[in-house]
Amino acid sequence: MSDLGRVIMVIPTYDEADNLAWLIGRLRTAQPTVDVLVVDDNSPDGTGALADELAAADPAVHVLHRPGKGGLGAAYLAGFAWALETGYDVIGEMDADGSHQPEQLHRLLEALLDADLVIGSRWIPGGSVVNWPLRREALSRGGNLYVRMLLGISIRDATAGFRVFRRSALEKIDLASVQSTGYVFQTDLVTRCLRAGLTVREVPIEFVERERGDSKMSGAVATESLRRITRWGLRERRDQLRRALGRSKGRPTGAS
Ligand SMILES: Nc1nc2c(ncn2[C@@H]2O[C@H](COP(=O)(O)OP(=O)(O)OP(=O)(O)O)[C@@H](O)[C@H]2O)c(=O)[nH]1
Ligand SMILES: [Mg+2]
Repeated sequence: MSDLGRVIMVIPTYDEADNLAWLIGRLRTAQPTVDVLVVDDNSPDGTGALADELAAADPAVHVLHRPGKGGLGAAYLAGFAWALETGYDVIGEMDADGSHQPEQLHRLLEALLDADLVIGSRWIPGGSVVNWPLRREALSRGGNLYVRMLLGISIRDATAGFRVFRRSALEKIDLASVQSTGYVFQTDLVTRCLRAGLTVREVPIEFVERERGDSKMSGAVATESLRRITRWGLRERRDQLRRALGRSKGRPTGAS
């Protein structure tokens, strides 16, 4: 992918010792010119030390250690800051648990040739999930429908975490004002890209449920998503109404 310049995939980890070497091995085989940044939140199972070993053996692998579990969004923000500062042209996201397949990353990179952000999507034609219980699928589809309706965006899988951004996109969306710490970070970023007039494309992927290790999805993470999306949606509706009524010079809209 020489046209795209230097590419790095940021992989946040919390207790992924059973998955990390396997995943990074696959990634380095599938995409030998793509670098890797592991962002570990001081995992109790020793994932951070394992990442250091992988980095010592392969100069394309880098590690960022954070002091404790701060959430997926916070880990990505730290990783993006490092990658931007280090000069990468394309900065991507993927999970460490094998749900996002390195062998399908080429689909995202190819689509980025004429986009600013590409999302690997489960919920467009050709996309799929493997080994998901019906309840989990209903939750993801329902969550995405809620996002589309409330935020007025047309993205089918706005919560997905297999993505590639051009550095210019990340530079345009004011990462310093992002406050989402959990998984709602994904929805936050795609919405910011759309509002900034950037081109967002979805490509189909096959999402495979993790086989090893535990999910970090929690009630608190889900609550943060629901609360923030509802607040953004209501604010968007209020602003639309103001514009329609022709008195848009009202109060400033603060970040949340
Ligand atoms: N650094 C860091 N990584 C995290 C944190 N929470 C989750 N992750 C990582 O983010 C990725 C996605 O988390 P998962 O637990 O797989 O979430 P999920 O895919 O919604 O849940 P499953 O479908 O059960 O796997 C994994 O690589 C996690 O290790 C966190 O607080 N800090
Ligand atoms: Mg997962």
